[in-house]
Amino acid sequence: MLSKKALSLAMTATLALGFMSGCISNANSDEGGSGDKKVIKIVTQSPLSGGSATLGEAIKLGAQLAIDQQKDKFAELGFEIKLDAQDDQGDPKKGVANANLVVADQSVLGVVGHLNSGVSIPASEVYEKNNLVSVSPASTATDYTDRGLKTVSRVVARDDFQGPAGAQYAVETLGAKKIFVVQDKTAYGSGLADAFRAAAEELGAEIVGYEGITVGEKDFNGVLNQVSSKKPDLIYFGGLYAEGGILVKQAREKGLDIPFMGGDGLDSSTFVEIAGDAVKNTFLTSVAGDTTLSEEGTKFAEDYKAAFGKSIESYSAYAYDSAAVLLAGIEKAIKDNDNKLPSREDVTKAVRETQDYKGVVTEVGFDEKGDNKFAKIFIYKFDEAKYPATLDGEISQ
Ligand code: ABU
Repeated sequence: MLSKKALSLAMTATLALGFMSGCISNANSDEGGSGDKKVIKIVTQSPLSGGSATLGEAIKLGAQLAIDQQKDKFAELGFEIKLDAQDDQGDPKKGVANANLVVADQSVLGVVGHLNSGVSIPASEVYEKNNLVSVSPASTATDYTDRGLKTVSRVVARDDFQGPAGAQYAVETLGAKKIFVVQDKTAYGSGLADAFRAAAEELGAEIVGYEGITVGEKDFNGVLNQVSSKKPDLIYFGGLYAEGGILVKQAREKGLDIPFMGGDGLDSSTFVEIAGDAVKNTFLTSVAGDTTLSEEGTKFAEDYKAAFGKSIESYSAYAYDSAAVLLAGIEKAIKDNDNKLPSREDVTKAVRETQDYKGVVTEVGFDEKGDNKFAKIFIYKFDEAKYPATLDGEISQ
């Protein structure tokens, strides 16, 4: 027979165990009071602060719209889908620190992100170790998928497609013969600039200068003096809109009225805001299509405006499609698991098996590396200080 003291200890232990098991079984149940639905979180990782925040916020909002539109369907299956929007600040260290917190939350079954290839690449190592699938709506560096990670995919084109497409347009359409290349020394900026340079040389252009700048820099007079001295007929920039907008503005102030060209990192309304009239005679390749050209794209832009009071940016619809691909994978994994919560491994497998998903701006079908077989490159030109620019061509793989 138990003594009074032993009985009281046993009861305390039983209560504690009961409380703990309650905590464990509730760790993935709804905190919002909508019954006993299991919570599934989709994380967005993108810069919500700093120089790339316009595009980072577009990634968050695009994913949010997809989740909001599909939450009722998941509720019927017994799950509450939630968005967990993380700010990676466009910084690899912050992105990896966030990734470590994200993987520890077992209710997270997918990540939309990141924006910057220099953040996507190290953060995806963390996701891979924890079987957490991620789909990027923006990262274009070749290394992102070339490492062959099973959890890594993207819906947009690669820079070894984008760079040569830009070179072909610069040399064959704009007639550039002497090109000065500037790049921001990031995984994206330098990779794109290198791919552009190699293809432009192959097409017969001379690269008269190749210089690096630093992200966050605001005075480009030094590099622009070098550009002036080489008398190029085109400036190519590998980098993002924050630096690109200032660079083209300061180039025009120096009398460099030659064509200025860059990649999808310039495809933002903030590029135009920063550059103002200097944006005229600017060209860019982008991984993002023109949403106004299809009914689905037009409706998406209207829904986005109605939901958030903002116009879309280049990656908004690609984040929407990335989230939708993740949600389709999660739905399939739930159904294949007798309508029970699937494992991250099951979701990873279902997402990578995506072959013909019809999104609002792109079809999605992943190859063995996680690249999208349907990704395209679009050429835009700015004739006036207005965003978006005018579509001037589209290239398929
Ligand atoms: N693709 C342009 C911006 C994001 C990145 O790849 O770094």
